Amino acid sequence: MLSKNIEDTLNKQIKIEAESSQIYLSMACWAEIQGLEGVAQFMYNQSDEERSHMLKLVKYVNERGGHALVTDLKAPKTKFGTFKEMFEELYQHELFVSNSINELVHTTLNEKDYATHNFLQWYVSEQIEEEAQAKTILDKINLIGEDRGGLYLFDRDIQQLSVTS
Ligand code: OFO
Repeated sequence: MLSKNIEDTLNKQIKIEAESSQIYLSMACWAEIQGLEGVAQFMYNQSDEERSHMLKLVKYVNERGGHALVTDLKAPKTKFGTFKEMFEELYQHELFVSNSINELVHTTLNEKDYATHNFLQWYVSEQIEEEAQAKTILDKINLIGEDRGGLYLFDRDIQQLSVTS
């Protein structure tokens, strides 16, 4: 059985994952209308992943005697400047999510809720991967700079990343 505090905090995380999914969906749309097919596909996949992170939390809360809440969400931006700025935003957003997961883990330890603590370890590992991936992409973008040919190749490359991840 979840304590009220843990239930509330997990519900906050559910909202964060749902908003992440919306942010990446909006990024996918923006990339798609710029003709960046690979980047768009990558973002659509990210959006789906965030939805699955949300669902995993929803099921956990309901199974443990809580009530997962489906609430209204903050609308994401619809334009993202340059694609470099967009990936910087993605990276910053993942750092924000990691921080939120860490806070959550901390709360479970304070409350001696070892079941939830154990459940959250999956998210801790997932965030390590997501941060690393976002960082690798940003490094590549910095190498490309303003080069159009480089951007074309990058768009093709990132498509491969979507297929294999
Ligand atoms: Fe990428 O954030 Fe979910 O966990």
